[in-house]
Amino acid sequence: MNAISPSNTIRTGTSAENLRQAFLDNLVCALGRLPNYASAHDHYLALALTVRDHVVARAVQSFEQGVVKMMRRVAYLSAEFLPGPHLANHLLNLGIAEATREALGGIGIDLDRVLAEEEEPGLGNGGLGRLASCYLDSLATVEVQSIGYGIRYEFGIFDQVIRDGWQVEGTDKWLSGGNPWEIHRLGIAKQVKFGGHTETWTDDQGRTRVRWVPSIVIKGEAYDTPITGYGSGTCSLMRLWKSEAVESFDFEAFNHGDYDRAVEQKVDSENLSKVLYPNDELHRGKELRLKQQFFFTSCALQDMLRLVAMSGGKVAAFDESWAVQLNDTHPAIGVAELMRLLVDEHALEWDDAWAITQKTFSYTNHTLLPEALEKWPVELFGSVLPRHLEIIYGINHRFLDEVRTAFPDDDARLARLSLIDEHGARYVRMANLACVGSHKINGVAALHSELLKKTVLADFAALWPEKFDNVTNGVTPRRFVALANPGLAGLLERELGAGWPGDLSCLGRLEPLAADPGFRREWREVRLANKRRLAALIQERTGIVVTPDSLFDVQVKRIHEYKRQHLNLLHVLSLYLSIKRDPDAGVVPRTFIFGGKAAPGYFLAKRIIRLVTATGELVNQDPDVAGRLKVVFFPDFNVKNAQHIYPAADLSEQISLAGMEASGTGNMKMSLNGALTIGTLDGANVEIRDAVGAENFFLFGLTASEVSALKAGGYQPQTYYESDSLLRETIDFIASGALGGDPDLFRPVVDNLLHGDPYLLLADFRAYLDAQQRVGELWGDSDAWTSSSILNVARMGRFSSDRSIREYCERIWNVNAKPSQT
Ligand code: 26W
Repeated sequence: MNAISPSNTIRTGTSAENLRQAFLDNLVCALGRLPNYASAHDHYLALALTVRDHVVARAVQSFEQGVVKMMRRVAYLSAEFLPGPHLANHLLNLGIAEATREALGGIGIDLDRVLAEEEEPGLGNGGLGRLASCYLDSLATVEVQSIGYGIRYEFGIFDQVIRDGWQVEGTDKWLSGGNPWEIHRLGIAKQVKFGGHTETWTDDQGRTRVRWVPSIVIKGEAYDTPITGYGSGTCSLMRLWKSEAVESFDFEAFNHGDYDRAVEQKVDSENLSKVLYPNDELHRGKELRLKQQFFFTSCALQDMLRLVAMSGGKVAAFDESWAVQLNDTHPAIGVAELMRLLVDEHALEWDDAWAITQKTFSYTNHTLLPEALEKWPVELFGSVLPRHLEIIYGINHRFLDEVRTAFPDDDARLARLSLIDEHGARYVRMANLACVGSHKINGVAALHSELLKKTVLADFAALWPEKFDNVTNGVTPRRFVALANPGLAGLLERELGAGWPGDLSCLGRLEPLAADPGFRREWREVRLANKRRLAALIQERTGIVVTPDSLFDVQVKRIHEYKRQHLNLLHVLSLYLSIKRDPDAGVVPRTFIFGGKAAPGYFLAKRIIRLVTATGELVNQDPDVAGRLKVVFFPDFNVKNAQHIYPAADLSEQISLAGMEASGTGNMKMSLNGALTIGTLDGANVEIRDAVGAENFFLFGLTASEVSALKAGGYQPQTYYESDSLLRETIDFIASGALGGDPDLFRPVVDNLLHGDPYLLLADFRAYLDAQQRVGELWGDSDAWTSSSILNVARMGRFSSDRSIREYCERIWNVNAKPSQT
């Protein structure tokens, strides 16, 4: 009998009796707590340790399988991960949720209270990091061996509190309560070099080689967090690197009496993985960020080489062992680093190394915003990574020769494609490096992938059309439906069978039930219960009382001008003004729920948050409004809070300016939970609308090509302001100083709209209001609304991240996924 096979020991037995015994053992023996004195947090830790045994037992078996079978593995390189709380997810995936509830219930402990204790690792900014975590979940579920490599930030994304209506940032201390999910792999440490210079030398075969002599070496230590799959024995691994000082270096300086330098080096080394940069979609050429990127990417590639050796593979066939995905350009330096490792350290010829590199990497782009495209001043780059700059020049030289052959006498094209931007100050362009070093390049929604080929990557698309592909994003239905919405999960299980979270194509079988009055009633009851729970949470967190039977109109995502939270506010204020004009105006009772973090240095985003809270202060108390409108800013939007919010949304606001949102994934999460969407033809909204049917989606606004045309013709926001009296009245109201008690408070917002309006709010205002009018009308017909809600869920199966991952496996990574049932 295998010593680690489940159910033969107390540690991994799955009966309620076994789980209870393991829990009590952990409480006493691992935590040193007598049950009578244990706090809720102790209960959480003891249960986490109990479940961790099951998880780790699976993870080691899964890993062993991978080594034995020598399968091609996937490395998902991402500077960000947002896994959310682990415990409930593991209970679901392992199929022990009910037994655990019973085990704890038997000793008077409520499982839900225990689950609420878990702090989440906020190691990402938003969509990109959450997508990485959905993909690790799906990789495990479809039984593909994978490692997600990243950084173990000590401080993740800041905690947001709202004080006097303003965002105030607090430090995220996710590790302070202990982290039972990670294993510190003391044996797995990598050295990462920085700075210094390069030298040539001659090897024993008479070849000229290059050696990098760094000015500092930093150590990366591996911390592993296993990620279970749903109903599968396979585990993904999230392997995060923490930076540490290399002792020998410290001591050297120390022994020479240079104590200050020794201390400085230690502090610098440890600072590398200290904190996540909180900018979403804004690139600033900060040296520490470049160092972070190189640090985790180098650790990851060295680790992959170690694993190749361990499973008896060959360095010269590296690409047969690994498919490496670049999650945006943040790990794109990996292209030059793999070249350095293969050529300098493993003595491969340049051309062979280059062929391996291109077969290994593929690149996903997540944004078209020019301010998000990463480029590093050549000077800075060369001082941090002198050898990589040489390698990049080497790649560029050969690449531009290839371009010259394909497009003779086209210097402008050459300049655009070059890895080095030479318009004025010189920069290394990371997107160009990622494109050249990859065999596949993909966008994250159909529209985004098309726009990529027409705009930022047009020259690469002309050169290598066959490299370009689209993989529309998806989200894990385990976390975002089964866990977040147990009421809905109950209905789905009854109608579709217990395995539905593993195969969302079965959702289609709900369609006929949209016409069934009994089912519609049950559906409404589930939704109302979700809204009651959210209402209680809103009251607890903000003090605002909201009515669960009002329409919950939800916009939760990072705060950014292009996402247009302020367009939503123009609608709210226009409703308010119409009530003030005529208190009997027929306004559907609505609760507007906003949530999301603003980058700490993003002035306008912070003003927009203040505009939400100021609108709430005005509207929520006004006797004329009589409770028909409520405006809430839900603080600290993160994965855990999102799981409470999505299932309670009636209306999902996806109102970015067309052509700006690469995909969006909150749009999928809300629709999968039964919300109807009001949205523009942007990102994945286009495909969501195609899937659910135009009649079940509130479309408005300019298309991406209309946006380009309008901008090209010289957009004049003033003309809209002058010709639409409701728009004018609403903007004048904001400018009047009636909000927030200071006439200058929102002047920057108003000025921005009237003199420039870069995201065309004024152009889309009227169409948005008309669409909102249609929302109000449908809400009045509760049966019609409910049918639409059911059809949304029934037709959203395609947006499971399992489908996305199968596409990556088939078209990009060339690895075998477990086939889907259909
Ligand atoms: C350099 C600063 C920086 C930081 C983060 C630039 C860009 C980013 C990310 C690429 C921003 C991001 O999260 N993009 C989002 O990715 C999601 C997953 O594909 C998409 O659904 C969102 O539309 C996209 O904004």
